[in-house]
Amino acid sequence: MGTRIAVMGAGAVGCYYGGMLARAGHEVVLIGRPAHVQAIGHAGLRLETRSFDEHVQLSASTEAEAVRDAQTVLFCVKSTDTESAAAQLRPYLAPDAMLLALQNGVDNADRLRAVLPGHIVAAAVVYVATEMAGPGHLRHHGRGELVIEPSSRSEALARMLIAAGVPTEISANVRAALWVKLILNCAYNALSAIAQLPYGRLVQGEGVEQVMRDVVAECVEVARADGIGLPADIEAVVLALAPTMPAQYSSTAQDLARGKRSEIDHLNGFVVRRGAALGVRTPANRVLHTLVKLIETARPAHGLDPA
Ligand code: KPL
Repeated sequence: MGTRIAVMGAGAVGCYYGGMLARAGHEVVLIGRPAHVQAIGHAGLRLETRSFDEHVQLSASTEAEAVRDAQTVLFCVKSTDTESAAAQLRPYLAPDAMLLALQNGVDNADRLRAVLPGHIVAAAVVYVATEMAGPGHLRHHGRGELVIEPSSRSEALARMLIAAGVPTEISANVRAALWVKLILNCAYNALSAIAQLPYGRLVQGEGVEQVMRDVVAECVEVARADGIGLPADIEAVVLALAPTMPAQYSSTAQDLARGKRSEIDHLNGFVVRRGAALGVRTPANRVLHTLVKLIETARPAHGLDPA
């Protein structure tokens, strides 16, 4: 019944969307790390959500070559790995393959286009609360909607995602939507990572809301200087996130807890760099960026604080 879909980056985002499409009957291959690939090869992908807990059958590989024959590629690697992962795919990508970039940060689709000229690339804004609970085991805490950039293939892809249970919208202003998501990430990710707290408990912390307001105000100024039109109620949008995913640890928190390099250079770090280029001061973002970088180097793996 389905189309062949490859997922580059079988982490929490890639496994969720790849798993939902496989569950809807599409042929999906996940490309990821050996521990996940082995577990998925053995028992399928365990997709544990609030409404079902199933083992979904799909294929998995550690090799970029598995992208061969895929018409659609969900590109789900960390923003730090965009160029290297795209270069790994390049020799094997079908000429008509479309890539959908499901990543944090605002410039991944452009970076992908630079490495893969001639391919259809569309950016996606992702709102999903997920974690890898173990090898081959994806836990979904809620949400999952996508906003995707228009392209010659976006309508068909959106229909396929919606039919698979993924609410998807096409937006002509994906740049602004990516900035809104970036601002959410700037407000939550570093604080959740530094404190190792899920959003519900994080926002109850003394002074946290004011720090978030400061971070948002700086981001809004940088966006304005960059010519991005943001919704007038952006601060309210940011503060409204925590109740929609109270048990969620930011991806940055999950990375630090596992001793992995985070995406912070593409979140608060990006705002600091863009602000410097545009003459906008960003002290709150700078402190958060620096603290996460310090923890990355000073503290390798430590445990997650239970929700
Ligand atoms: O994008 C996210 C992340 O943790 O990186 C969510 C969970 C949507 C918000 O922080």
